[in-house]
Amino acid sequence: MNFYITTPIYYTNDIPHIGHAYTTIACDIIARYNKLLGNNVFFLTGTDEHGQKVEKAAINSNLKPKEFVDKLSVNFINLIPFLGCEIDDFIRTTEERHIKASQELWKQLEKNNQIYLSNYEGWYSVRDEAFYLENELKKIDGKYVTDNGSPVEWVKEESYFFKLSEWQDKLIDFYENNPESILPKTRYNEVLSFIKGGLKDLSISRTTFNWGVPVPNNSKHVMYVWIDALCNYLTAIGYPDTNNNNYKKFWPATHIVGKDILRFHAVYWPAFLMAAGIELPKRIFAHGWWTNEGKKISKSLGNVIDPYDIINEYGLDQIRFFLFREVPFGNDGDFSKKAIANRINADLSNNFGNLVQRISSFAVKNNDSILKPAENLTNEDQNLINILQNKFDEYCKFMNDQQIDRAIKSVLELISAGNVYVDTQAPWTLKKTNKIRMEEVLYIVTNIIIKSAIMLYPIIPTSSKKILNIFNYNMDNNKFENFTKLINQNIKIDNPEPIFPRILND
Ligand code: ME8
Repeated sequence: MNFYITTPIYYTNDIPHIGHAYTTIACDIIARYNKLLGNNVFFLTGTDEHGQKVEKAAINSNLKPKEFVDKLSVNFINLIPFLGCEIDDFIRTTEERHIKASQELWKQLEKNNQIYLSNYEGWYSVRDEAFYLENELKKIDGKYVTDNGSPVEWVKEESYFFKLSEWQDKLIDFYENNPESILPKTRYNEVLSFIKGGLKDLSISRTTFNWGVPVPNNSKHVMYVWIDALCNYLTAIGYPDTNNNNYKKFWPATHIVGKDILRFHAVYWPAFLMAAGIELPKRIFAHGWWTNEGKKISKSLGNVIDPYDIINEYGLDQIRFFLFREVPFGNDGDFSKKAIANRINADLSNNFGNLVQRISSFAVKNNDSILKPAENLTNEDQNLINILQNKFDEYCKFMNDQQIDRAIKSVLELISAGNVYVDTQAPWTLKKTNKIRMEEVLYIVTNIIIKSAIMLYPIIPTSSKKILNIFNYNMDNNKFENFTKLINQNIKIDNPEPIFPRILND
């Protein structure tokens, strides 16, 4: 199967922070999981470089917009390998291929009689790059702001409009027939009731600044940044060349976005696509919002979390694990140093690390480091293998629905069962009474360790590889095929090393 996954493309108005890292890592986890399933994966991320917000940031830095975005996009590009993410393409909306693709999409909409010229008069938030109705705003200190506190300004200009209102019923039909195309369920309900509330035609061009993709045949207008931005998902796989191999293989995509930009992805984007005669996305998953020690993350509060700082302090896999274990994917989460330390210590050091460490060092000390496949399985062995089967099934089910936290929990439950098995089978006692049985126990539990490391590989790839190295296990042999069968070969163990050092709590 082919699988196409995308992050939002991030605005190049500032440097990346932990929120951007979060979405990119989420997509990396889902991409790696799909590769383990044997799927052919295309993972896209990039930067959103046009619009008034970026232009204003460039002016504030005394740089020309293009010079400014060339400089800022590098920060997003460099962050990807630091996050341990393996992408297939990085798109910048100022690239020629993208300008061409978004103009083609525009022309297609025009050809299908979906665009008309009129005048826009209303509220606009540069921070959100969004138009607002007065009833969506509140007044603070006599000034209108959006629900999330963004300032708005009154805009009056000639503008092209997209006939969004024509798509209301078709969108409702589509979502009612495809209830899993927006997840989590609460977000699906929100989108559906927003659409049912009525859709107005959407202003899709601006004339009061010019940092954007020129509207074909009317260079007085630049495209509204969102129509340009959303089109990136098509550009990267070759649009407008719909015979392109990547386009044929990978569209439609699974989009992972923050809840802040769900409306653009789940209302405007599918309407543009339907209007242009293009298939709708396979799924849109909207995740929640991170706060820092209970407070909104914002530059003005001075509490922005730099992904470099936090990863340098705790370790890459530790942070990847924390972000996706701590909070159900889809819910809001709070970043706190105490929570990070507790998670790493409880789940990685005490549960998984402890199992790996005690089994590998015991086997090296007492069994010449080689474990042969067990021949006679006891009820207790079979019971643990059944748990492996159940937990693996759960894990796949959860991963397929992007419930990453629940998938991780299933693996941790398997590891806990492995620890209980070791405690009850007590290989240290068997060493004196029944060496053959001792070896069988070590072999069975080593299987559990290897399988758990593979299941956690999408989340903690470096640590999983280290663990598999201790057991000389080459993951390339295993793409979840026959996953719950015991490994039918000798397992050699060397160089046990602690993988997850405990974090000292202050
Ligand atoms: O919206 N918690 O770009 P953007 C969780 N260019 N996720 C967060 C976060 C937080 N505190 N802060 C940011 C844009 N994010 C547009 C997108 S797509 C065609 C165009 C993540 O730079 C989250 O994924 O404002 C959110 O949706 C995204 O960054 C917004 O990034």
